[in-house]
Amino acid sequence: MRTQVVIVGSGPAGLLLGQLLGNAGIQSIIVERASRDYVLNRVRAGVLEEGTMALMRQSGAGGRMDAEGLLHNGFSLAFNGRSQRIDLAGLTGGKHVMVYGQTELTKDLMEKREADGLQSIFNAEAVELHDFDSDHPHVTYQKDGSGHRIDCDFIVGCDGGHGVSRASVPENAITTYERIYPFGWLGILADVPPASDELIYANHTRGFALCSMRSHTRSRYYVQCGLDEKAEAWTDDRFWDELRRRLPQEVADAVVTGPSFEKSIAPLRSFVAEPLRFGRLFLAGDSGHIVPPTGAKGLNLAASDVHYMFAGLSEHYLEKSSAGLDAYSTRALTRVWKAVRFSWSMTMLLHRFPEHGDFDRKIQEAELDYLSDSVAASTVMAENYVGLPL
Ligand code: RFL
Ligand code: PHB
Repeated sequence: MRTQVVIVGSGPAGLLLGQLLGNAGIQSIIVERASRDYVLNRVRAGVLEEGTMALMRQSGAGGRMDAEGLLHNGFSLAFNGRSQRIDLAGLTGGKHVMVYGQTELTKDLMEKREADGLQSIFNAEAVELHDFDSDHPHVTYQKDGSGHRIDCDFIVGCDGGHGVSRASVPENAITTYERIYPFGWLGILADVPPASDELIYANHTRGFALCSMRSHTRSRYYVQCGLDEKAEAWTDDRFWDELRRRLPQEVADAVVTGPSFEKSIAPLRSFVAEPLRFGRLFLAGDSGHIVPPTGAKGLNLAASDVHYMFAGLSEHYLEKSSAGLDAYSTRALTRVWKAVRFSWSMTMLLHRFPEHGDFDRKIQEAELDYLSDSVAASTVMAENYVGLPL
């Protein structure tokens, strides 16, 4: 087989890139290790920046997002029993974010891809990337007991934090930067109305908690937990009790409980690989960088990489210029590092660290107080949360 661009991975980065390319008449094949159902059922992020919404619309798959997504003009930080609202719209000249689950976004992109007759290969085993340092890269994989090969012009690795693309790059060609946080987030989904119209991020002496949602009838809640904990050890009752203990009284009273239908633990990590280009192989999304979910940036960074990657590939094919591809790694990483910084600072501000003493707690309180008192400080937070310009 031959195509112009092989995209490894059918997560949001791969699907969005494939759709933009398809709309521009550039051929691509997505090679995905997991099954279609597995990809469709993964529960992850929930907050879209304006740039991500714009890319969804540009892809032609934004219709349901615009109809069903919830626009949010603010969120709250809760600490010491009180809440401080961050007025996103007021502080950023009218910008907002949208609550729309990654699961829904993936479904919309997958259905659009199928409707447009664009090719995806699911259940591809032993995916390998070859000769991307030459002019003739190709990708091989096994499926249904036989070997397959796709020749292409470029490979874009959209295969997440544990994919094959970054792992195929020789170690001496890549520099990595990492911070592992000594805790995780235990998250649940339940078909109960959210405790509040907006998201609430809570700093509590027992640990962080987050009240989020997917719709007016579906809530997403998280509590900070130890890395050695098991989701199965958390009954629903234990989860609801712990969540309510970490929230201001009036919010705790507004939490509607019910049976959860998803419960999982995600470890928190910051990670960046540099550069994001190796000859004819490019990395986009989680394959190149991971952020802790505290800033709601992971999915949005995948989308901003795709924006730069699509610009580079369309310039290459439609304008015969390599400028955009040459600039890709630097353009993407410049934005990535700012989101890495923001996600790290939100994580430091809101969590309990095992090594923290009274001094560190006082510093967190002082920063949260400063955010309440200072328009300048809350503007910095709002500007980062809604997403820095592309
Ligand atoms: P994805 O979504 O991980 O998709 C990668 C795809 O590549 C496939 N793959 C392979 N395919 C072929 N060959 C291989 N060898 C392959 N190895 C892997 C995978 O099956 C998958 O389909 O990456 P992408 O597209 O870059 O999108 C990034 C976002 O998914 C990610 O940044 C966010 O979901 C991060 N994230 C969260 N972000 C938030 O903003 N808020 C959250 O609440 C939030 N929760 C999460 C998360 C990420 C998690 N991970 C990575 C485990 C919770 C979890 C559990
Ligand atoms: C979510 O709804 O899953 C969510 C929202 C905001 C975050 C992280 C996760 O910062």
